[in-house]
Amino acid sequence: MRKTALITGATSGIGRATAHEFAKHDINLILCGRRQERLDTIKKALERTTDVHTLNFDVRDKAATFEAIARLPEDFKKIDILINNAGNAHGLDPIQNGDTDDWDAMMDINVKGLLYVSKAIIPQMTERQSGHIINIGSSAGKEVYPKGNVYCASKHAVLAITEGMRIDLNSFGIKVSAINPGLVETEFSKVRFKGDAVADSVYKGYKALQPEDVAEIIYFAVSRPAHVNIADLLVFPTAQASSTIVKKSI
Ligand code: NDP
Ligand code: 8X3
Repeated sequence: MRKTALITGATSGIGRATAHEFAKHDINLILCGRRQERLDTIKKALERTTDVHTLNFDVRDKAATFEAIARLPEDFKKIDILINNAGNAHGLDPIQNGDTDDWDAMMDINVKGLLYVSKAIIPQMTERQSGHIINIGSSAGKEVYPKGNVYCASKHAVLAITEGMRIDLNSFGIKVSAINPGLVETEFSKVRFKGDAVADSVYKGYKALQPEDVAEIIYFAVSRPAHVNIADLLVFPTAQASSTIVKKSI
């Protein structure tokens, strides 16, 4: 019997690549995001291979999040795999210049949104005593870099929540994993720099991770035997040694 995965942030980058990777492996998909046109396009491309349902909600909106998940059609109600991926950095400023709207966005989306989606799905997993939750953290959850302050805090929180989930859900046989990438070439920097041209330079002069690289790792994690849980995985592009050390050719 096919498994069903719910992926947040499936309209772009790592989430979209994970949807494609899972479809290749016969996993049914619930794809979430705010951009309906993109959800429709991805659904159209993948429904030749697997069953796809889309959900349009903002993870910051607690009521909309719970309602969307509660209203899933019968065939998609049983969720075996949750990929908590929706998130972004907003701004890159020293703390004294930080924009409080950016801080709200990062804490509300990356931390509270992840909690709301998890809260909407965990009860069915505890009831069935099975399931796998993968939280997309970041190398920024393991080290803090200059001007990264609140984004790094949000990703440190994702790691703490992941550990807390793993402890609390251990007795239910639920796997909980954190996958923590370094630099991945997605729309992440366009969002962080709000369309500023500086975003174009972030992935220049070296080969950054591609979203498909991370998607393959996520599939590796979900496809381990029942007794194996990838608890916490850090992946960098080869050119990257830490958040601040990247070997660039230009
Ligand atoms: P993208 O900007 O390409 O994708 C972000 C996704 O999150 C989009 O699908 C977007 O969908 C969704 N999203 C953003 N805000 C909301 C919201 N309020 N409600 C619902 N969905 C939302 O970035 P990435 O693929 O790079 O990012 C995915 C995850 O990976 C994030 O958690 C990020 O922190 C993490 N990460 C990224 C790295 C990188 O270098 N790129 C490295 C390490 C971790 P929509 O706009 O349609 O709602
Ligand atoms: C994304 C990677 O280094 O831009 O989490 O914070 S970084």
